[in-house]
Amino acid sequence: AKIEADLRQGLIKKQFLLHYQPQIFSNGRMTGVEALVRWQHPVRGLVPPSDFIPLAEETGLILQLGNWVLEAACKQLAEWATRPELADLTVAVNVSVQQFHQPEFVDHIQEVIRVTGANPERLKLELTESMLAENVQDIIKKMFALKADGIGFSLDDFGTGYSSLSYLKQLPLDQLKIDQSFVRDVLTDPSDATIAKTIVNLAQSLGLSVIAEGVETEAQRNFLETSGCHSCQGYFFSRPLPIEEFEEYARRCW
Ligand code: G
Ligand code: G
Ligand code: MN
Ligand code: NA
Repeated sequence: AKIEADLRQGLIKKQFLLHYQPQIFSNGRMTGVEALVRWQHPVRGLVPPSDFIPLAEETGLILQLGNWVLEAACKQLAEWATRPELADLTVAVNVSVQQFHQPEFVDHIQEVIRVTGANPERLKLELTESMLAENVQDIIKKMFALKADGIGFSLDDFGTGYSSLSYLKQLPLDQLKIDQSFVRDVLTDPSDATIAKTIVNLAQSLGLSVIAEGVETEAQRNFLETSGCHSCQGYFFSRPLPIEEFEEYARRCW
């Protein structure tokens, strides 16, 4: 199809870029960002990931795209390391299950870290629960290898998948990410409030940190804070920003 050919061209012509969404601690400090890919298409303009990630997954192009994203994020980490207002930030990168199951996945990340000079302690990989549907042993093995280098792991969209809770004690995770579907109505839907609180308690019990995504209002932030979730990401703080705007945001935070 046309769009598949376009996607291939886009990779060759380097039409992808990263936006950065701040992650804010309850003391108001920015502690990290999530890197979110966009496609600067010559005709269609700026294309959101929902319009091309599924196709990239179907066609296997996600492997090339994922490599580009990792490399771009690590270059950015290395560049920020010399700038006081940016040096302490972690960068969270979304990885797809296909990337993870590549035999050379661990070697590749280690190579990217080495070549870019990024501090692996500042890199966080976001996994989704749906990744845990098959061949979990392969994922666990690779996570331990990367963990040994200092790389962190966050479980994205937590609570929306079907994974067994028993994985939580097998995976070397650092963080659970409360899915935005639970945050949206957390003030009005008692079930969502209970689920959010339960995820916070689960994270605490397992010695993991927790972050809420999709936080759009101060009232949501306050509820989450009172519930023990001290890290938040969402439009209340900032939408995902292009690099120049993000760096300006960081200067203002500093
Ligand atoms: O940026 P936005 O909020 O539109 O992201 C929509 C979805 O696209 C999110 O679920 C996110 O996980 C996914 N996504 C964004 N960037 C990447 C990426 O670099 N790799 C993968 N695999 N998914 C991404
Ligand atoms: O990786 P993941 O699929 O969870 O990506 C997060 C998605 O949520 C991105 O598409 C991002 O643009 C979006 N997002 C980030 N903050 C908010 C928010 O406050 N509200 C809503 N509705 N979406 C958000
Ligand atoms: Mn994510
Ligand atoms: Na998510």
